Amino acid sequence: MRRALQLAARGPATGPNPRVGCVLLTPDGHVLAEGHHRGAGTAHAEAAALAELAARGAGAAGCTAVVTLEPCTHTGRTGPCAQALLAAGVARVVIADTDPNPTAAGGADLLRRAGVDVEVGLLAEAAHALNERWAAAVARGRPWVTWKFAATLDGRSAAADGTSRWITSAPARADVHRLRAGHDAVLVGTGTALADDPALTVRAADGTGEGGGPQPLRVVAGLRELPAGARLRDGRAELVHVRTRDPHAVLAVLAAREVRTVLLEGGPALAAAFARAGLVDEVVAYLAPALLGAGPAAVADLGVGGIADALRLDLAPGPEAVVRVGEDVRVTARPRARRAVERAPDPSHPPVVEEVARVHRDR
Ligand code: AOF
Ligand code: ZN
Repeated sequence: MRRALQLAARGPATGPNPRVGCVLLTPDGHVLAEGHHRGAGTAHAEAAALAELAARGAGAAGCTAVVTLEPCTHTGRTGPCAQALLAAGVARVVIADTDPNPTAAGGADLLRRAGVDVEVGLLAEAAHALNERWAAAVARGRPWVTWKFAATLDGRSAAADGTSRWITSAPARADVHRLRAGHDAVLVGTGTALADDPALTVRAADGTGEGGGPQPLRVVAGLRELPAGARLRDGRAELVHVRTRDPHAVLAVLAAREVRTVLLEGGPALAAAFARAGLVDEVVAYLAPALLGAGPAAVADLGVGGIADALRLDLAPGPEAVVRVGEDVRVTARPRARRAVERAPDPSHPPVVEEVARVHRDR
């Protein structure tokens, strides 16, 4: 299973599908074949391992399959893996984590009922950690939301005159590009889009040129129109304008597009709306050692009347929680408890979606 986890980690960390690895073994434990999933539309890990074996003219009859995620039972972009393992005559299947995707789950039971020796839970925690954001998104039917902001030590994201370029130093801004590259979509409100004219693309570390990898989907939420010359309309990455400020409705649009992870980049009003709705899963704050004393805060009114109602966060486990980035400090934390009950979007008010500057996404 450790080997299968290593293989799984080679898969892409973004995109609609999880990272999955598979090792096929002889009954006495010799490796016959390996496989991992390379992204939506390509072979699942089990199918990749079976194909590797078949390419050598060998079969899997009587062998053991070690898989990091429960084999799927559905025909999605590719065929069902549980059935493929059965058809190949696999005698034993060892699974780390169960599949939270209701359409695909049930593989362990299906295999057991067909007489296969099935074991679930080996290194389950490590397997789950590999796809934590994906699993949360699939189980809840809405993307994982990371809220990123940059502020001074006194929590201000702009000066009194509205100027906000640049609060943090170049290394922190380069770090944000790495953060963007780790998400399927980047989201801002129309207020930020109009005030800052951001590109929201992933660019090279020096701030010039494109990063080379797939660009996250650019998403703007809100009612106001984007000017024709907005950098968001430059065609470097796909742009979706969701004409609502309801965070649930925004996430419903993105979920329908199989977006699993969203980086919310502001502004204060949109961030507050997400936080109040209990729709922030992780906070990444870049804090510059500077003071402004006046000017808008990183987040607008959260409806907190007294200190007892503060939205408390827990620092991320491990040394990644607080990191020096250039002259700034990056803090990563997660809300301690949900403040609002999640609800489904109101179907009587479907958000209007405008898609502009569609470019091919190599994902
Ligand atoms: C993967 N790779 O190795 C395994 C997956 O619709 P599809 O064909 O893209 O299938 C995606 C679902 O299949 C996914 O949500 C998960 O539940 C299941 N297992 N998926 O992409 C794999 N084993
Ligand atoms: Zn599968």
